[in-house]
Amino acid sequence: MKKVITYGTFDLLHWGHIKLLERAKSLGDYLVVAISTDEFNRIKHKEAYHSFEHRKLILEAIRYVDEVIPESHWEQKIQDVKDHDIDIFVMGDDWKGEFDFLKDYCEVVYLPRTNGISTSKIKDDLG
Ligand code: C2G
Repeated sequence: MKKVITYGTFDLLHWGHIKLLERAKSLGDYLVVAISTDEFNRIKHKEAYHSFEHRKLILEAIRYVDEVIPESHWEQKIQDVKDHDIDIFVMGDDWKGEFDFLKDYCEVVYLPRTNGISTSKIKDDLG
């Protein structure tokens, strides 16, 4: 079984997130999504509308997602790859190059980001 992992806040879930998750799952058989905790979002200087628990509930309802784990700090990725026996690490290409250190542990794939939609755009458009 080929296992894939990806990370993110996934707040105000939108079709750009879904297209990322769909493509990530298509690279393997099992998709783990590490969702940023509310505390880690503060470190990322991101204010999520939905709490970690609610973002976790939403992600677990998506057909492409097999497991949701918390992302509580920047340094957990290598251990996550080991603990979950991950074959492929996936992120949108706004992160291109940032996680190349994981190449010693698994395949690293940066997928094109979906243009025209983002959580901040939603917030701006709603005013
Ligand atoms: N994404 C995308 N297209 C968009 C918006 C987001 O492909 N229009 C992708 C991002 O590239 C990322 C994932 O969806 O791979 C989740 O996006 P965010 O929730 O914004 O994730 P981020 O805050 O960048 O957190 O340790 C990594 C961080 O936790 C990533």
